[in-house]
Amino acid sequence: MLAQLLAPHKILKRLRNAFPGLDPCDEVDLKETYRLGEKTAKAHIKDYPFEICLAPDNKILHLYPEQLIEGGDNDVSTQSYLLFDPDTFYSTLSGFYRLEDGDTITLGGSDPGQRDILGLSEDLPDRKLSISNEEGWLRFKSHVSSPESTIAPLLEDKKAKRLVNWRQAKLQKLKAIFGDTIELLPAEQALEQLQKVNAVLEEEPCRAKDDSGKPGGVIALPDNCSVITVGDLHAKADNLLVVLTQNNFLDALENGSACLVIIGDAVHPEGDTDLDEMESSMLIMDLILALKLHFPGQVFYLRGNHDSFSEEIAKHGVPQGLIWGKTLKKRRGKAYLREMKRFYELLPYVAYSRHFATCHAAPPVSDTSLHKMINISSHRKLYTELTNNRMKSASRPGGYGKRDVKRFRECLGLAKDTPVIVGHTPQNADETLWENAGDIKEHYIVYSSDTRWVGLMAQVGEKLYPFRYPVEPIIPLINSRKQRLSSKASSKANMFVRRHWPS
Ligand SMILES: [Mn+2]
Repeated sequence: MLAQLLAPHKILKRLRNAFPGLDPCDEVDLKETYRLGEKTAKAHIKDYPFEICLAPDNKILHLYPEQLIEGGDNDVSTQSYLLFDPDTFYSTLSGFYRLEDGDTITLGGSDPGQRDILGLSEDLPDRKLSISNEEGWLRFKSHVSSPESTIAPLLEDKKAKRLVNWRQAKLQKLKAIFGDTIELLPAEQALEQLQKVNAVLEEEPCRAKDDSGKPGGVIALPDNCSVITVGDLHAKADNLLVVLTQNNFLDALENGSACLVIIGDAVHPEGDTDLDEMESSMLIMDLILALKLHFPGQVFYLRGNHDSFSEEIAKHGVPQGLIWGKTLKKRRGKAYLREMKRFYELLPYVAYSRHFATCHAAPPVSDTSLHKMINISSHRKLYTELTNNRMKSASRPGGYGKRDVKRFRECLGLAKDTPVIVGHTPQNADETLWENAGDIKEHYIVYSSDTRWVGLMAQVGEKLYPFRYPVEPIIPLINSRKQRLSSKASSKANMFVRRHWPS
């Protein structure tokens, strides 16, 4: 079970509120190091982050109030805390545990996720220290209090602002890829970019040719490359940019240690918005294509059902596929439309390494093989299944189930606990990521176009873990920052760091 996805323990909280005093604790005003003894310590820490020093090996962990890149908070990040290992968090592809209001995490050496993500030693007791978030108060309960672990506030300015400063610096890196202003490319430039990407796709690394010598349907990533998979973005350019400003994803793409796989359906708005609005789709494709050109061997885009001009692509009666084609022709010209069709034909459908397997919608239910998936252009049915099918249900008897997930792994020669990741079918409107979806172990659905959270899977160590990040308006931030910088040439790089923690 992963702490960043833990459901709030609301019942427990109500019980505690009903019987105050049952759980004696020291309410501590932490201005210096505090030794965690037998009693529970309770601290209100909205004003600064904390350092935890875990006995006996003095492993240091940090606990920061979750904050947005420009300071402040939104309704999803308020009163959440991020727990991470500062040794790896700022420098490599790493992870964290989010403690939302009502969450508790118990740290111990027997949890493989905590060993990967927090760098805990296997020698640590199974239950060493519990940390709970209760309405902005943190409770620290030491289960093994000899020798004593300690907590200490990070009061120094530099340390207190480290997390937000670190993310601010990533905005600069985005500019190096996408330019000083993030906006639609002029038609001519857009065409040129798309032509270049298509040339890359003709000779893509890690991609076997089909029997006719054309690029095959499968990307086989090297096992030493850590994987990041992002689900359906549905024209949410900010969600893509949020991903690139989080973790060390961008650095890992730059130094070649990671690959980003976007699993299709980046276009066509969804939800409570104008379904026929296509400008946001043009923008997100400009960004994805720029990213592909910047990292041709590290960024991969798989085909989803919306990556098409088909009249069958419709949402609530709005023929998004047709409108998409018409808009591109009108705004970018016939040549661009032609080139985008070619782009769709050149896209792969499946990506895998020893650590994962993914496709847009569904593992095939029909008889398949790696050879067939590579030769997907001559298997129309396979194409429809991979991009369109959903889990088996009463209304979808032809849907996929546990056995098909298992067979998908077998086709690719993968171990039986390898994560299989799909997008396409959100399970409800409140989440962005579903673990063991349909009660199928190591089967994940990732839908990255939520308005509050961006979900993704990222490899930390040898395993992929689900993470989600708050959605933030990165484009306005980058574009307004440019104006502000140019209007005040002498300003310091950190002039936009807000100086307050969420209240
Ligand atoms: Mn889809």
